[in-house]
Amino acid sequence: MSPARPHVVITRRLPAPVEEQVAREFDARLNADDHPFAAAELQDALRGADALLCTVTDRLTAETLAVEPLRARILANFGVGFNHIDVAAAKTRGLVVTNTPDVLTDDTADDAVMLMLMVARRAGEGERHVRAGRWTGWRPTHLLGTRVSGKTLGLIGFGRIAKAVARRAHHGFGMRVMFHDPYPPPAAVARELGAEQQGSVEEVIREADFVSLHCPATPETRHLINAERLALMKPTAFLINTARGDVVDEAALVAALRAGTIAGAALDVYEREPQITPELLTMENVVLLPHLGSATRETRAAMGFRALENLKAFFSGQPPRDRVV
Ligand code: 8YV
Repeated sequence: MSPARPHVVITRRLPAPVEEQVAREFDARLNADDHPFAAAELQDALRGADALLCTVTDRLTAETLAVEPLRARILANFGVGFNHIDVAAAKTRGLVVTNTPDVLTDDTADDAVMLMLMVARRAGEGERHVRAGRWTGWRPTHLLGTRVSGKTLGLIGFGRIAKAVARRAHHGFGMRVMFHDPYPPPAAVARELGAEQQGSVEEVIREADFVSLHCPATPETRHLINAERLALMKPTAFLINTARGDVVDEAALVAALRAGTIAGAALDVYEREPQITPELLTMENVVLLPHLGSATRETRAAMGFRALENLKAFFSGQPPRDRVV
């Protein structure tokens, strides 16, 4: 008799080929109506399943993970960022945690570049203008934006996604690229990407025409971009966030935008997703996207298959490729 297949709860709808594979290989419980799980439903899953295939909308706090009896042994996160999981609590409970790096790097870098172009060239504003029927015709002074090519891009964090942004910006747009990362890469890696290492976040922020955030959300990076650092930015500079909302003090950002301390912001992520600080919704110099960094058919499927690869390795007694805890 073959051993029982591990019971896996998949917390959100996933691309069809991924759901088909997970149903073939595991005793899978899918989320047919795609509702976000509340704490009680997460706890039911932790009590009843061997594994959770979870996402950024699942708040796996220490309190939630304190559930008894705990049956789950692994949290296979669909996504590279895992700040929604209390990893210290997971470790204490003996839970393995995996993520899905690499497969979303290029699409997320594209998203950051798209946001940079949108906010600089006033694309959102232009779209709203046309759709509202307000466009009266071309004129030399209409909706003038800021040139991107040749400007200075400052990257906060220099991991996989930041490097992919640097490559696009330097080799594609001829930008000067600088970065700060507490764990910088070998000099040759930065050189190949045309990126200059700076000794502090402040040095990057002072010089950059575009500041793009690429650090993980940790207790150390919470509100890294606060009122003081926003005040160091050039009044002509733009802030781009495709990392995590927690890295920016959203109230301080609103104040800086209102005061003209910076020229604009382009955001894919927010402090209290899916809530947006209402004032941001009224600002024309702000681009707001609904956490779309990895949102292509290709990447979302690849993320799902990568999470399955981690689950399969774990349940066959191999070390999962993307273990973070
Ligand atoms: C995902 C992301 O859409 O991977 C990440 O960290 O932010 C996005 O790619 C999200 O996390 C899905 O769980």
